[in-house]
Amino acid sequence: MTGNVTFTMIKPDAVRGGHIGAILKMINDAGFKIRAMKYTQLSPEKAGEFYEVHKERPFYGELVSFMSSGPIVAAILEKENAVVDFRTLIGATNPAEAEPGTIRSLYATNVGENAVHGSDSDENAQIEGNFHFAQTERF
Ligand code: DAT
Ligand code: MG
Repeated sequence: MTGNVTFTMIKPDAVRGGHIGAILKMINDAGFKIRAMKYTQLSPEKAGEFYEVHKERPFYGELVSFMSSGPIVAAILEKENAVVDFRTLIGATNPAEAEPGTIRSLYATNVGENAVHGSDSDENAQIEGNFHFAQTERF
């Protein structure tokens, strides 16, 4: 359902910090429905592929190493206006600039280890959801 779906990951820093439950509660309370979910760990190869668009950025190596450093929770979420509303719920990439009350302002460590991922477009939400989930894993 293009336009109503986004993709998220609870990143290794937030998992290590014990924040899975609190973050999922914020996601539920904001009206998102969970269409798919798994607890998994990305290999460095898979993390590199997921963030391929950032390959030329100076932080790419650090990003790949961090994202493969421990388990994550990956999920497909559904809500009207999902991509934009979820970006609002998570806050700015740099938690120092994130609005108070956003997931990143509450749980992110720093700009590189920022607690959650959220798709930036409907097109990428589809691509990222397909990267992590088979059709039989969606409900
Ligand atoms: P977002 O995750 O808000 O969409 P992005 O797509 O620009 O941000 O970057 C992807 C991830 O890369 C981001 O969540 C954390 C990392 N990152 C971005 N900018 C960074 C920086 N200046 N230093 C270190 N890591 C950075
Ligand atoms: Mg992004």
